[in-house]
Amino acid sequence: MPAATVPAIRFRRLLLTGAAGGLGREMRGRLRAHCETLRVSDCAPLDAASDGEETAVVGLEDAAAVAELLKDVDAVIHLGAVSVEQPWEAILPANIIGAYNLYEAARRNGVKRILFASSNHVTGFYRQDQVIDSRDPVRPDGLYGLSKAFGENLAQLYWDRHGIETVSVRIGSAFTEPKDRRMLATWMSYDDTERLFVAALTAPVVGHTVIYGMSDNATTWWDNRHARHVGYRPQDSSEQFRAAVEARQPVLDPSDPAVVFQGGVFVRTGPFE
Ligand code: 15L
Repeated sequence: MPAATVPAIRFRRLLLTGAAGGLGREMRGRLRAHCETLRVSDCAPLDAASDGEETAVVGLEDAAAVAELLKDVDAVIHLGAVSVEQPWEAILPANIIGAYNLYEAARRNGVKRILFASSNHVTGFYRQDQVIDSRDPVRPDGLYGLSKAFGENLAQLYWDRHGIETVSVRIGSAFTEPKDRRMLATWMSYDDTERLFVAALTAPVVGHTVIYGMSDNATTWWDNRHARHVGYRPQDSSEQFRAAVEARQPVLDPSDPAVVFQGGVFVRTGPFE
């Protein structure tokens, strides 16, 4: 069920990239209520357009196609990317070239607000006994986290130089429920994700703001004090899942880097083997 939050501003046309991915599919249905027309894109096949929707199958590395995609758009929710650790050959076109193409297309088409789906893996090499905020230096836990740090810097450049506003959301774990003990700290419910996305698109002034995307969890490693102006107030908590998660995963190995660091298994997966 979509969250009850109804924004004061209703967009004429919103673009959602990455609409065929896990989070994209979930947000597609919810964002429809916040605009007259929802344009959805992905490089993978998309479900047919329903009323008030437009679909476009576009690879983000195709600059001309991305320029076309951003025509007549008021704001963008940019989820389109490789969303886990992958070889450089996959990260480069989707997350680096694709992000650049998107911001260039936004500049050329006069789009003024973007929600950039960043990731907690931008700071995955902080320890789980540290609480950090958005002004702590980045410590990516892999090529994927590094590509998201690039995207955040790109957003900063396009704000400073071209006045395009972005909220970079360092998404924790946006799933139906937390899958393991780590996600008790990083989980963000779909209702809270919708709340955060709508707040990021409708807050009056954001410049370039970085915010961690999490629910109101009892255990947390992230402090959103520098993003209170976004107006995101999470209403869910992972606590209701704690007993079941801890029963499922009773013992953790404290010497495992996946337990020591915030990025979890991302700190030891990937192309460096
Ligand atoms: C991410 O950035 C991934 O896209 C998602 O699949 C999760 O693994 C999440 O991070 C996480 O850290 O749990």
